[in-house]
Amino acid sequence: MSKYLVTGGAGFIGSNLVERLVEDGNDVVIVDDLSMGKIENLDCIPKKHITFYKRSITDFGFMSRLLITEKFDYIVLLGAVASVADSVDRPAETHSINQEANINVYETIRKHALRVKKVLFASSAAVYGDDPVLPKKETSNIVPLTPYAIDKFSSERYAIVYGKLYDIPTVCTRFFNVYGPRQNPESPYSGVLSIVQSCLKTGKTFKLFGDGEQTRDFTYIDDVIDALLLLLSTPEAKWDVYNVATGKRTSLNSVIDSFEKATGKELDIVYAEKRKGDIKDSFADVTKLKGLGYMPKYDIESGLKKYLELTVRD
Ligand code: UD2
Repeated sequence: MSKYLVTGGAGFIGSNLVERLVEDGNDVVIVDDLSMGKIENLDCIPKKHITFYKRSITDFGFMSRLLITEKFDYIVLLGAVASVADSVDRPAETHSINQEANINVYETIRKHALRVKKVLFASSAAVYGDDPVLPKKETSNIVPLTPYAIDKFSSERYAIVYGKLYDIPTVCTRFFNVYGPRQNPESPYSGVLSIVQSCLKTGKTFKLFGDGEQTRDFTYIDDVIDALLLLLSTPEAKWDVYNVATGKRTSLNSVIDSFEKATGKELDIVYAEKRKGDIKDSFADVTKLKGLGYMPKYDIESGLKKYLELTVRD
């Protein structure tokens, strides 16, 4: 049994991770301000094994005290404003959440010489920007187009540099477009597939930014959780960054098509201007993670099928 801290643990990826960690017999402390996360996401998890703090990770004093007193074995930094578009609208606010709050964690570990088995920082494919070379390898050019991408890249580099300078076992993931149950569709900044799913269900109109020919490497949540557990439990995976994706490229139009076929409903679409800072094409080379034993189990059809099965009751 190990003790974990998961920031953003009531969110989409966070709550799915916490569920698996608790199933595996661990204790988990969650810090989440519920800005996008939901306390209901934790309903199915036995309370005995989780401690929940409704706090912002930008509450630096609180975070430092928590780290010092709890002495975590593993720290997973998922707390963030996950929306690229939101960072374009609120660059200064998102900077403190997406960058400064993470550095506060690394700095507390350094200053107090805390012994941790692994610190995992969740970075993003957004760091690759619009560089035309595809698929994206971890060594591909970094072309951040938004405050979100800059903050993710910066937090990632700080994780690796703090790790090497002060001997902290850090590792970073670059998530591509993750989807699945518990992704909150309620904000215009939500992940696109959660919005499509919700519009199909309620009959609301879906606003499509651009022509729908933008491509993404849509990755089902269970594959992401497998990747996280693998990186946390592999000591050699440190001071390094790994793409986490399916390794397949799908256009937004074609994923909408698959959704319509699977549900037998037609999505009502209104077209709008491409979003500022939006990336045209993104998909991953996952060879590096596969080298550690990762094997994605879902393609877009099987992932959508499971997503729809699990959300039909909501
Ligand atoms: C997603 C993640 C981001 C990052 C990145 C890595 C979310 C919210 N964002 O950014 O955290 O890890 O992937 O690859 O999960 N769109 C519409 N209509 C809508 C919403 C979106 O057309 O109502 C478009 C949007 O303009 C974009 C595409 O769908 O072209 C995907 O948008 P997104 O916000 O789901 O994801 P992305 O790729 O910006």
